[in-house]
Amino acid sequence: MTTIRQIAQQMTTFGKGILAADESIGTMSSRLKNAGVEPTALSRRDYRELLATAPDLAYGVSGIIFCDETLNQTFADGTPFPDACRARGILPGIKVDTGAKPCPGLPGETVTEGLDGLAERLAEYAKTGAAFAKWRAVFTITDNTPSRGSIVTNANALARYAAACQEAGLVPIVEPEVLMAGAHGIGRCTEVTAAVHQSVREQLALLNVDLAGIVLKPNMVTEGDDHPHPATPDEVAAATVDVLRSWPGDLAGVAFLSGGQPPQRATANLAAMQSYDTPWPLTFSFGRALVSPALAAWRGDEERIGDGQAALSAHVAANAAAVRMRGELQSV
Ligand code: 5MM
Repeated sequence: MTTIRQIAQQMTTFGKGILAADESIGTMSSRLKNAGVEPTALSRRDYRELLATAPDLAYGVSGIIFCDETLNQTFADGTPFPDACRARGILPGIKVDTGAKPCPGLPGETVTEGLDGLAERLAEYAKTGAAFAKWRAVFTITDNTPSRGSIVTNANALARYAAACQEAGLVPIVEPEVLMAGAHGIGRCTEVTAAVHQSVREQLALLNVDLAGIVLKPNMVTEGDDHPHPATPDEVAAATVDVLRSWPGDLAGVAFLSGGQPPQRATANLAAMQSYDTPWPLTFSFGRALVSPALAAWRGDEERIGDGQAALSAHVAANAAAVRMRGELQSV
């Protein structure tokens, strides 16, 4: 039997990353609308099928994260998404949180929900063919936030989710995202990301989560969107790896979110991290930095499916090349 540790290793295997295609129905629909595509269950299916069938996707992608709607859909030929992905050498995953909702007691802050009935849903997803799951906690930087209450509440929910996944035989992707919104400098992002990670580690330990059976999906440590001076890839890499050093060596791997960075910047930052000798692989689990160019190229036109797939493949190849630099940089 394949253990969760083995699955976690497959997910972070050398040279590959994870494709985040788990936009909820609302988010996906507005992105389709902006691209001139009528948002329907069918158009959302067609778009995800375009992504999953991009030629040679498995060269640079170990898994794809879907939302509930997609995991239960079939390709146009009737093959269920999980089966079609596995047949292509790609592990199917499922986003199981139900979104960041206003947190009672903490005005302006959110807590990610979805714990009610989670064990039953995980059992169903495992039967449907999912190999791993994902839960995203969101933290906003202002002068007063994130509060200690928001950090601990979200970290506890992440840990409860992670423990439930491991009991159900699914690898949890643990995603604490410190948003880029704001005018803060990279130093403030370092401080907040470190505090969030410390709390997540503490909560995971309290619930006996096996770190060798999780994939951490953090933000890269950067300046805020409205800060006047963008940090260089070397500065981002140094700050990010510095924060990550507090994670023990048995963590299966780290797969970054892109957080709204332009695709080329996310790739350059990922490449810069590869020169650091870390006990865990540093790879990608990008959403927008991989799929935005594909959606823009496709625009819902059957005749441009190839263009959409070529755009996805180009960005997957660039990020796979970035993480493959690790082998070269560290063998010198
Ligand atoms: C794909 O977007 C995911 C969430 O979508 P909803 O907000 O609609 O639920 C999101 O969790 C995503 O997987 C991660 O944030 C990574 O995406 P980016 O675009 O930041 O790499």
